[in-house]
Amino acid sequence: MAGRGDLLFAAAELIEREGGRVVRRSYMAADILAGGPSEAAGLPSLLDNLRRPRAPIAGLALDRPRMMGIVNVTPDSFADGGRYLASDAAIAHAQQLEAEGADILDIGGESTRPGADPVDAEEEWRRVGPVIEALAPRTRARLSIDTRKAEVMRRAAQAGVHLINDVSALRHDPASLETAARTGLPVVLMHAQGDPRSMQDKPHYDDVVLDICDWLGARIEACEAAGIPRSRLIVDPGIGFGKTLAHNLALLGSLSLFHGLGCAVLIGASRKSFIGRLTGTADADDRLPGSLAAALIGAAQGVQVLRVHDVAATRQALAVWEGAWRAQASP
Ligand code: 9MG
Repeated sequence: MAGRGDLLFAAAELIEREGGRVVRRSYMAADILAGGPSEAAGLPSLLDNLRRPRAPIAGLALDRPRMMGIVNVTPDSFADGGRYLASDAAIAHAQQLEAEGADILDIGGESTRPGADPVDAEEEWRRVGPVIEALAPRTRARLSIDTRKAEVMRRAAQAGVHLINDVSALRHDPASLETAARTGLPVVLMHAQGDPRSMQDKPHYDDVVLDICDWLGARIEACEAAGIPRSRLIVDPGIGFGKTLAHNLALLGSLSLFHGLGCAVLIGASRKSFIGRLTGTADADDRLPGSLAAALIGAAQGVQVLRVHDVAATRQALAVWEGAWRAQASP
């Protein structure tokens, strides 16, 4: 799958909307490879998307799960509680995450936790600019800018970031599509229903997995039309962004479906409130075990990038999973 010899599938399920119904049909891989069942017209292009090797992102080969470490430069971020507001502390935190094995450092200056108030582009750049400028010349890890604003994307690209992470999938700011295209950088397109202030007010989907897959497909088309090729896009179902506990669990259980979009897949489940709701863990800092479980669920379904707070712990969990996985594949 996605060019990875260690991730194989023996059967595939084709899920289609027919009128108001969702129809699911299962096929054995051998039958598909022998030419495919005649009723499954869309299968060849889906299969091509599933199997095609993913291009490296910002120079990182996607032949194993990559870790994106979270660097919040906000006073109110839900997990860091403002501890890393000062640039020096954020820089030190980023370097610590890099030393622990982060492949990417995701630097954000606007909290997107539920209920958070927006900040303007000037204030956002005041927070993240010094951190990016300090890290760019001395960091091996790739730098990602977590922003919804075209102006911040533009300045971050100039300062040397390698990746744009937009939780609005380039919809929040009308200038984002064109700006992101002009930077030539890879872009994470994350699904969110509503904006951070209102997104947890009764989120609703007909079928959460299919609706989000279709939504991301439409965003990919918008990006391609704006000049951003699919090979530079990473899709993300947006765990916790306008989703109930049931929605989040359904998405985690069906991550492999998103490979059908033909892009690398990213998830961010680390310390999120659905873990708290599921396990009765009120404090985000106590949600490491649930975060590790979510990371391994992603790895087992071929997710290429895991956005995490706890890089060292996730690295250890992935090493055990990967060791056992490879031993089983070639005993
Ligand atoms: C900024 N941010 C917070 N949560 C996130 C998630 O789940 N995915 C991405 N791409 N960004 C996130």
